[in-house]
Amino acid sequence: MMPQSSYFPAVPADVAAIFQDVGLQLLGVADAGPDAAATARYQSWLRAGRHGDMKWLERHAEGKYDPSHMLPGCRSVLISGLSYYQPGSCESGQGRIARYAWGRDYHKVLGNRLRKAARMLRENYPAEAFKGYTDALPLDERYYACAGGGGFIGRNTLLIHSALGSWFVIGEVLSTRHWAATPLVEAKHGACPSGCRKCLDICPTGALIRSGEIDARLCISYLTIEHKGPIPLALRKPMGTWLFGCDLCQDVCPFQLRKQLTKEDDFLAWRAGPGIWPSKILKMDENAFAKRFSGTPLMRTGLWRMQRNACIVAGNLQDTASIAALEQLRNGSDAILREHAAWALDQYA
Ligand code: B12
Ligand code: SF4
Ligand code: SF4
Repeated sequence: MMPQSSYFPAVPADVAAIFQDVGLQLLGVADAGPDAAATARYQSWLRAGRHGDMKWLERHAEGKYDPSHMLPGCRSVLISGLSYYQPGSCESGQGRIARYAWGRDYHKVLGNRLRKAARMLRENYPAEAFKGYTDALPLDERYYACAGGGGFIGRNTLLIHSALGSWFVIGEVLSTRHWAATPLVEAKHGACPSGCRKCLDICPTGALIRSGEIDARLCISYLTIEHKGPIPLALRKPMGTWLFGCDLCQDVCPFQLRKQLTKEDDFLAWRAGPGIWPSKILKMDENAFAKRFSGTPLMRTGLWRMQRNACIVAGNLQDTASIAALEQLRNGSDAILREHAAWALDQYA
């Protein structure tokens, strides 16, 4: 075992060395499970419909707390995190982009390294199997990160690490070799202060419904990134100026004081950046969009959803530079964009 500071619990030294070699930190090791109680909790969240139109989450129920569905014989989950924190803010009049999306898509940055770590582990343990992923599996990554001593789950539902805050993404290597699980984070470094409700109070749409649970249908991150239809009328004003994702429940969290500045050039070199003019999105065609945002998380959402979001941001800002483009969309061929553009134009005083 490797001696670690109190923020970084002891992890197997040879595995930690491999993670370090590929440019990652090993945050902890979790037992693979399965966990029937967690599966039941997840199923009741799905039954309540809180996943909205993310229907793919229904197909994840089997493997969410049982990685043997993805890697037969899986016994340990090696958890890693990559900080994306950097300071920055958008200009007044721009639509806001969530911090994780300012630079290159983390799926590529972290995913490549985890696959490399899995390859190196296979060389060291040829009789065993290893697979590296980030956000590409049914697995509940925060649950495993928490179970592996990598932090605790806050009332904002995010995994909070004592030294990184929550400004990091999570990835893992599934392993058929068993390592002893890292002890859970001690309460001293791992729990929301009992009186703190900052994240619940700041959430403009009331998406954080109770300790550790979210109604994704109300979350601005879901609405702007995942949701495929029209944005419900009641949520348009509360969406404010968020064009892609939302960071409010992280920004207010006192644990963010311990955030670490990312060292990743891929994140530091802005591709989307903290803000985009809504008028620019409204005027773009598919080619211009792909050229401008290729390699960023915005590609997942695509031009159509970004234009829908930009209508709302432009309306909420009463952005004069967007009026002509909104008028054009209001007379365009797409019914949903027509309605969003009309709503936006109605917001101008
Ligand atoms: C679907 C999804 C979303 C959805 C739903 C969000 C959510 N909170 O679940 C939406 C689109 C809204 C979303 C938004 C964001 N996401 Co997201 N998302 C995911 C994804 C793909 C699956 C998560 C999931 O299954 N949610 C479903 C719910 C039911 O799961 P859950 O919250 O874990 O619920 C369990 C707990 O409540 C638990 N529970 C309840 N009580 C108890 C009690 C005990 C004792 C225990 C142990 C557990 C427990 O049981 C519940 C059911 O299993 C993960 C990647 C992954 N594969 O894990 C990324 C992930 C969670 N997202 C991530 C990020 C960065 C974000 C955003 C910050 C992006 C942004 N800036 O806009 C926001 C944050 C919004 C927020 N406050 O959560 C990161 C989080 C990193 C971190 N440090 O925590 C992840 C892990 C991706 C990654 N690989 O890094 N996301
Ligand atoms: S990301 Fe924004 S909308 Fe979603 S729960 Fe956090 S504060 Fe609420
Ligand atoms: S803001 Fe407060 S309640 Fe919310 S996650 Fe952070 S410490 Fe916990």
